[in-house]
Parts: sequence; C-alpha cells; structure tokens
Amino acid sequence: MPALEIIGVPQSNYVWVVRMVCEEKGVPYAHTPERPHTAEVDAIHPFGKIPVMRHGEVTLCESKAIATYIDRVFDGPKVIPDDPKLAAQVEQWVSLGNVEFDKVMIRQYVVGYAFPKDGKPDMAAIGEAAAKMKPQIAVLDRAVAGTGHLAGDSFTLADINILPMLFYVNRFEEGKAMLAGAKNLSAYMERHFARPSFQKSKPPPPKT
Ligand SMILES: N[C@@H](CCC(=O)N[C@@H](CS)C(=O)NCC(=O)O)C(=O)O
Repeated sequence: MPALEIIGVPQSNYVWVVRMVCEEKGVPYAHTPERPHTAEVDAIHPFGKIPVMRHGEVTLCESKAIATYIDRVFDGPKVIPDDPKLAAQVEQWVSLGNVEFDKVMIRQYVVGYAFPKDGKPDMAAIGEAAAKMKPQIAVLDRAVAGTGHLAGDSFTLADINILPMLFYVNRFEEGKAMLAGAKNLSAYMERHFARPSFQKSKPPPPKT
C-alpha cells in the first residue's frame, strides 16, 4: 500500500479532523503542514483550501471525502458505521457542521479573534457571531444529551468533525461562557478531548 499524505497546517479544524480519523483508525500517515493556496494545495483543491490528501495515484480535497476514503480503504474501527441509518446520521451531522456550525463558530467567531482584519478584533462582528452561536450550542447540547455522541451510541466522524470547532470556540470569552453553561456539551467535550486521537492530532499552542 502506498504512503498516505495529509497536507495542510495543523491549526486548520478540517486538517485536524482528517488527522484524527487516521489516529482513531491507527492509520500511519505523513503530515505536510502546507498553508492554503500554496502550489502543493492548489494542485489538488480547485479553491486552494486545506486539507488535501495524496495516496499513491489518488488525490483528494474536502475533509469529508478524505475521511470517507480513509475509512473505506484502511483497516481499523469504522468512523462511518456500515448501518445505513447511522451512516446517514453521521452524514447529517457532518453536513450541519460544515454548512452551519463552521460558518458561524470558526469563519465568523474564531477567525474574528484569531485573524483580525485591521490588527484588532471587530467586537461588533464578534458579538453578532456570538449571538448566532448561542442557539447552535443549544442544539448540540440537546443532541449529545442522550448518548454522549452525535450519531447513535458510538464515537463517529460526526463527533470528530465537531470537536476541533468546539475546542477553538472554547478559547475565547463568549464561547467559553456559553459552553460552560451547556452541561451536556461540556461533559461531552471533556470526555472526548481526552481521547488519544484528539490529543495526538492537536495543533501546537499558538505563539504568544
Ligand atoms: N469544506 C472544506 C473546508 C476547508 C476549509 O475551509 N479550509 C480552510 C482552513 S480550515 C481553508 O483552507 N481556508 C482558506 C480559504 O478559504 O481560502 C473541507 O471540509 O475540507
């Protein structure tokens, strides 16, 4: 089997997702920490986004596609269950994550703090993002209340996809306060942040 290469800086929540999939399954991989829009990334992603993947002749972009490929091609515990109903639930939560939660939590709220446009965060825009985040956190809190997982009663790609987002939201004041008030979600984060796969793929702390 050819070597698997995951390309993208480790700070990206989506690079983190695919690296975590590899760790959960015990799949060896080489990690190339390229930024978006470098030649290596542009050669695979039509819009220069990370992560991208190489595996022999196979190249892929988009974290969900990469995760699905790794799950099907390599041995190890399935992160997308074979059962059609559970697989559809995983798909549902990954889609909600990518279309709804990432847009607000990461692109608006976290990026607003971490990459301010004029040198300092636009607190009005961050406040707007925080207001949109509140009902999203309530949705997730209810979703994990039953089993401590998003899909069924086992750890799947649905959980893997959302955990890096929650980790980043928890770094900033409003997010931290909202998550602390969401008791089921707090317990979920505490439990799953301790997983070896999460810890091994965690990006290095930011330089201060
Ligand atoms: N839908 C894509 C999203 C990937 C994405 O947004 N990656 C960010 C880093 S977390 C990126 O490359 N941003 C650069 C840009 O948008 O130009 C996936 O699931 O892989």
